[in-house]
Amino acid sequence: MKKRALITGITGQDGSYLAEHLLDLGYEVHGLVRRVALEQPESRLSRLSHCRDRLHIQPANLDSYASVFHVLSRQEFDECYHLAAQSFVAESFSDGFSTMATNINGTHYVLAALHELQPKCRFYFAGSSEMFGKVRETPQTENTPFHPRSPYGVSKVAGFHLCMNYREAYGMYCCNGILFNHESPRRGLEFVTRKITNGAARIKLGLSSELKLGNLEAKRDWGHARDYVKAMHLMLQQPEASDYVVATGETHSVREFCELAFAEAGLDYRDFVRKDEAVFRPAEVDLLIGDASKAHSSLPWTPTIDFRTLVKEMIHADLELLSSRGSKQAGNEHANSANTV
Ligand code: NDP
Ligand code: GDR
Repeated sequence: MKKRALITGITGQDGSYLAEHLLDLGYEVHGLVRRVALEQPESRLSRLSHCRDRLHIQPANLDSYASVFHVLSRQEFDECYHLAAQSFVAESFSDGFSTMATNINGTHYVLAALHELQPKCRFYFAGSSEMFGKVRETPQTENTPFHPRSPYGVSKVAGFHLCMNYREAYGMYCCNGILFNHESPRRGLEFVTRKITNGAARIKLGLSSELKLGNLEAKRDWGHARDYVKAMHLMLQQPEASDYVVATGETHSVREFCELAFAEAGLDYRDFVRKDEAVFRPAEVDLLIGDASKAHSSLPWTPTIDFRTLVKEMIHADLELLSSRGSKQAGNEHANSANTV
């Protein structure tokens, strides 16, 4: 029998890679998609365009318990990957209320509806290294205390505890993935890695003359999304539900990312990168580096794509994308339309 999976957030970076991975494994894949995205398929479903006809799209919005309940009342699922969220940390400072509503209530709605209708369905929650925030120890493990530094981080800590509570209170199979930053050519343009590779490619092609960035000294443990979605799937195949850190164990600064990306395009970042005070955050997470020993030994999972390869793939994808468009206008198009790679 084919396994059936539901992915919330299927239109995002991770959702698209996870959908591909599950299809390759022979799953029947369903994706929960907001109505607004269905009304603009060319841009909002662009990351899925190559596999759209193999997916089952279910319209629903995390803001509405009724819509989530409706989807879960019509079909049984073996696994539910809850990836949908307001995922941009900077935006959570601008509008903490909607971030909290989507990320906390949305998670609660999915868990409550599963508990009511399908308590045997295995559940994955997209937790984040942002929960560690002002880190209490380095590297961070499953036992490192949380100290979130943004409304986004706070919302993910709440989601983490909701997930654990449904596991403990009702015996549901609920796993928290504590994933460190993972990137790809499908990353949204608002995140720093893609902003850098897109910016460097635009400069190389004469479409821009500078790139404005915030804190260049922040350090992150950056992996590749294609690797990380495999860990999500493995978490739901274990005999017992548990929580896992997923990380590369290496950390690099935003400055190092710039240096490599620009160099790969034949440029020196120091000639083009300018400081933009507006992009600095009210509270910053300075350093993240994960210890994924538990995932290595238990799942077992290890990353296959290293930092340099990730940066190269991203900059070359952006160079190719912008060159193929061949015009300034194309370079200015909305972020999502650049996410079909
Ligand atoms: P994206 O921002 O690329 O995708 C977010 C997804 O959530 C989109 O599909 C979006 O749909 C959907 N969504 C947002 N709000 C709603 C809503 N109200 N109702 C229904 N769907 C909604 O995120 P990523 O793919 O990068 O990340 C996936 C998850 O993993 C997120 O929860 C994120 O917080 C978490 N995470 C990500 C990490 C990373 O480095 N990428 C690291 C750790 C955790 P739409 O297309 O309609 O906007
Ligand atoms: P992050 O990712 O906040 O770690 O959250 P982001 O790429 O936005 O920021 C990483 C670091 O870069 C610094 N920075 C800038 N960031 C952005 N976006 N734009 C800039 O111009 C800029 N200049 C410097 C930031 O200050 C920060 O220190 C991501 C998201 O995917 C979350 O959903 C996820 O949970 C975490 O990763 C793990």
